[in-house]
Amino acid sequence: MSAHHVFTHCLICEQLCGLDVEVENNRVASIRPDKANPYTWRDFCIKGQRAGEVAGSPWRITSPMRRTDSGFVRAGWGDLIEDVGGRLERILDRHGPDAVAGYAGNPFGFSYGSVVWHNLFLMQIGTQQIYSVQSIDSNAKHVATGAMFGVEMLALVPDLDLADFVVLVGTNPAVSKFNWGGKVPNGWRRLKDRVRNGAQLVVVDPRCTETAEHATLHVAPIPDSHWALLLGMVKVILEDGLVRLPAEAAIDGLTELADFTGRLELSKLAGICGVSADVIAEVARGFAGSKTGFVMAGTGPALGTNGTLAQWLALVLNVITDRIERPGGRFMPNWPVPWQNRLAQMRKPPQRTSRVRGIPVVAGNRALAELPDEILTEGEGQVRALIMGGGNPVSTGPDGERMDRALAELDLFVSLDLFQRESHRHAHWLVPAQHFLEREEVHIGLHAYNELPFIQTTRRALEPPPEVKPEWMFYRDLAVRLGKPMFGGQDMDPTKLAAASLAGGGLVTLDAIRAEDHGLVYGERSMGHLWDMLSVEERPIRLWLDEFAVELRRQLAQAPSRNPDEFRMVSRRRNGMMNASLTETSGSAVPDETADCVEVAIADAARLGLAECDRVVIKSASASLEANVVLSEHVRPGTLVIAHGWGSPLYNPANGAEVFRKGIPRNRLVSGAEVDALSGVPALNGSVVQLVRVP
Ligand SMILES: Nc1nc2c(c(=O)[nH]1)N[C@H]1C(S)=C(S)[C@@H](COP(=O)(O)OP(=O)(O)OC[C@H]3O[C@@H](n4cnc5c(=O)[nH]c(N)nc54)[C@H](O)[C@@H]3O)O[C@H]1N2
Ligand SMILES: Nc1nc2c(c(=O)[nH]1)N[C@H]1C(S)=C(S)[C@@H](COP(=O)(O)OP(=O)(O)OC[C@H]3O[C@@H](n4cnc5c(=O)[nH]c(N)nc54)[C@H](O)[C@@H]3O)O[C@H]1N2
Ligand code: SF4
Ligand SMILES: [Mo]
Repeated sequence: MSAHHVFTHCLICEQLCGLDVEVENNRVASIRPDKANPYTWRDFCIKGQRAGEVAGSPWRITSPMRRTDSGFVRAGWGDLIEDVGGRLERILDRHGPDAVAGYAGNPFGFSYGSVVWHNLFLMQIGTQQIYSVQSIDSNAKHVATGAMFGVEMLALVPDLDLADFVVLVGTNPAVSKFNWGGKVPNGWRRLKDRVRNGAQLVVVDPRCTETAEHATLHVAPIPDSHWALLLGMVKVILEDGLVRLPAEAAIDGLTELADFTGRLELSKLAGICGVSADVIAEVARGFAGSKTGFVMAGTGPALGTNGTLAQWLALVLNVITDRIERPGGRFMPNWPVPWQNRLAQMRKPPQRTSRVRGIPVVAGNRALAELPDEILTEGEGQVRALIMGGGNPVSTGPDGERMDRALAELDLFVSLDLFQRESHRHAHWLVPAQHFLEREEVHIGLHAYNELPFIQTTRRALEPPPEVKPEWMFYRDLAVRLGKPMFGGQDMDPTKLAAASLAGGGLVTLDAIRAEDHGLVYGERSMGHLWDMLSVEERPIRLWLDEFAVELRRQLAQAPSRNPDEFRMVSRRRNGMMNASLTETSGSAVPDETADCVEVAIADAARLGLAECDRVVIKSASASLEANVVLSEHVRPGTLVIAHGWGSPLYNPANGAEVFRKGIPRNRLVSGAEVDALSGVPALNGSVVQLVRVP
């Protein structure tokens, strides 16, 4: 068969780059950026380029696999549904719906059918035990926007091309792109262009990142103390009379905020974050005094225990300088489906605190940090069954060893994934996933956060292996087996559901989207949608929240730790990897300084007598790991940088052999017990560790 080309888009990260996939004999011959895509090909990277290696990987799970005493064995779809359905039925009968939990990892969210059917299935059986990766990467943002604007899932996309003064706090778009729940295609290059044309770019990051190298000012705070810097900026802006409020919305809480900051010394805040009062004031005045601009905080803060404070204060800075829904500021993109419907869905239960630790539910999800407790703690509502879709929490969440022990205790554990990773060692069933190159669907959820009304259909470039079905069918069939068919027994599939949702929005139809191979721009970019939403809801923007103030006071009361033997550990991402996955492709084999290494500031190394390549032990309260030292002039003293993601081994499900183990499972050093009180997020960034040289 001769080669043919399929135009689709990548579904590895939210940039959703347009792809030109050359296919020969149902194998990928090449993947290139689809330059006929009007919008989203320019971020194209090695992850998308190597996607064919993942789809064609010899270690892929290509049929349902059942665990037996002698390892995993292939099984049929019918056996899968019968066995899982039977076990679930017994657990539900005996222990009730909360004994069954679901966990959705990041890649699961990139399959519309998978994530929608997973969540609807869990709602259908009535469990409150719904967990997702959001609770380690974006809860801080959801809590802040929920409290301030009444919408947990709000994305405020930056308008890069018109921004004069940009403050990026703990985000590294030069590697990660602008795509954390709100996407700006080609954003990093657009921002660099803007800086070349005179815009100011302030990067607040304990490491001098690839992004910071292009900044007009790099500010390196102590990890997890960014909130003090942002609070200092708020104080300066309020006291210097630089406040400009938006006219379109009522604003609550400015007086309380001014009272609170008025009683604080800037020097105290400077001491907490390790950035001088002069620099804080300079950035605040520059930002407030510029014509346009925005502050944006990323996962640097959001993956730490003060992430909600950072998100809140960053948003406050945008509101009090009138940068929301303004050119050069941040705005809510128009959604292809009516936002009223989406919001109603998002507000559905469960809306209570958790059973064991009393952590609040955020955006409908419980905190991953407490899943082991919910499995291991006996009593009513104890989790006994888990359905995990595209997740690897043993590696990507806190305290993986404890998570692993908890997963081993489950009466039923099903993993839907392309591979068997360490998180799936105790699974009773491995359910094969369809790779995105094998899917045919329109992901209306991911396209809701585009900076421009743009949407594209995912096209099937490869035929999936014969026994691999779309994951949504697993949930559909399981619900039928349990006598609880979804959608009231109607014949429904992701395509029909997407068509119905789009019809409700009236902006674009499914047929129009599918008629366009390279993606469809279906309207002009527009601003002001947030004002519409707030006015319909008759809601002010709340700048001051009592629960946030409690947390702020608690932080202020804690003396900053200055023990020279203590370090704070932060992460970095790799170009060829997506979180803990893609080690299986040659893209991850690109040599770089991050593999097996810990980056140590030169001053710290000198103090401790460490040299390049020395072997060290990194110790936390929960674990210890070994790494090689890389001396770095880019790291703030007192900070250790370890790449996230390397340390997850991959197994060959056919014989149980480990096929890869690279890098450091650094998240084992992170405790699941200590979380952001507001959001339930553990200290994946900012956790305290010690460094000891291996003699
Ligand atoms: N190549 C690649 N791209 C990706 C991903 C990937 O794994 N690989 N992952 C994708 C995903 S899931 C997400 S959510 C996005 C995330 O996108 P970003 O939020 O941009 O994430 P990072 O690139 O990790 O940048 C976080 C930065 O925060 C800094 N930091 C750490 N701790 C602190 C702190 O306490 N204070 C401050 N001020 N800064 C801190 C780190 O040094 C780092 O430079 O990226 C996406 N893009
Ligand atoms: N220290 C530290 N920890 C972090 C981070 C950090 O920067 N530093 N980043 C955090 C962030 S931002 C995130 S989003 C999380 C991510 O955490 P996870 O979602 O757990 O991690 P991933 O490695 O992205 O992928 C999880 C699984 O999805 C599978 N998968 C890939 N594609 C598909 C598919 O199409 N279908 C199915 N069913 N499965 C698929 C992969 O094989 C893998 O086993 O990690 C978080 N953890
Ligand atoms: S992984 Fe790379 S190619 Fe794929 S969407 Fe993200 S930036 Fe684009
Ligand atoms: Mo993420």
